[in-house]
Amino acid sequence: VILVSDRSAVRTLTLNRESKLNAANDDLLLTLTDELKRADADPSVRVVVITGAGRGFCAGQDLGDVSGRGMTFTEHLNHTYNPLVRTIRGLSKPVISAVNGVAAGAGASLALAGDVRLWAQGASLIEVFSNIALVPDSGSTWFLPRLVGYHRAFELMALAEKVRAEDALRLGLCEQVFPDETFRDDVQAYAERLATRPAHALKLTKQALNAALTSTLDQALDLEAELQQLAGDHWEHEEGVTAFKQKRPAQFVRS
Ligand code: LHQ
Repeated sequence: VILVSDRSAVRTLTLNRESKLNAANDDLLLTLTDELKRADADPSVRVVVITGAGRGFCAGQDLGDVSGRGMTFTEHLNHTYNPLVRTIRGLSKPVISAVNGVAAGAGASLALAGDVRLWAQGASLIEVFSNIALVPDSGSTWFLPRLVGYHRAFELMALAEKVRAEDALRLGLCEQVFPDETFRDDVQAYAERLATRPAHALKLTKQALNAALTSTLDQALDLEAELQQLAGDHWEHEEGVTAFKQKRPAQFVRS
């Protein structure tokens, strides 16, 4: 259900249920969460990419595979989707949501959850939950209003309208849009560039940003002061300053 491939310190995890636009079942969600943890623990990996096989990114919950496990909706979310979203945001390495095609329902949440969101020109996002009279889940109610504000979020959720790539870029739902034809190569090139950045400093940056989204300014200032000590004591900082003085690019990757 998840294809794993490595190239130049970039681990790509590809959702692989192509005939259903990579709709998620428990196996896919639990395997993806495990693979993210494995990537986090692997020192050869500096950036993780999540993408979809075929023409879809992820169509959300597989609607043909929801019942029969004897779980309530609440239990199901706590067992599968919520640990996945927590793992993405808690990962010590940058996670790229590489949205190659349609991202619907929990798939839309997954598209929003990455630290970087890269879209193919033909990709789209639909907060499709209200079509089946459900509440947006897997973090959508948290991510979307922070990106577009309460009212746009409500409208997108209530009407389940498709957001296309140019609108996603304008609304701040993605950082870059690449041509469909070159998308996978463009994502790889972006990820490799990100992989040359100071991994330890980015880990702390991710930690600070995630905390700041729910903190006061005072708390953010305190955490910055604490984390800056960890960054300043690290060899990456020394290398960055030395490289600046020597007028050469910093070398943040050590074998
Ligand atoms: C699918 C699916 C799918 C199965 C396309 N399942 N087969 C929910 C419940 C419980 C607990 C936890 O949380 C959740 C969270 C959720 O994610 S709720 C939202 C569930 N997702 C949806 O409601 C999306 C349903 N799909 C669609 O609305 C459309 O398929 C989209 C807009 C994604 C894509 O439309 P098209 O590009 O027109 O493709 P299509 O509809 O023709 O789909 C292609 C195939 O994929 C098709 O199969 P077929 O055998 O006819 O070729 C679809 O049945 C299948 N597929 N989504 N979620």
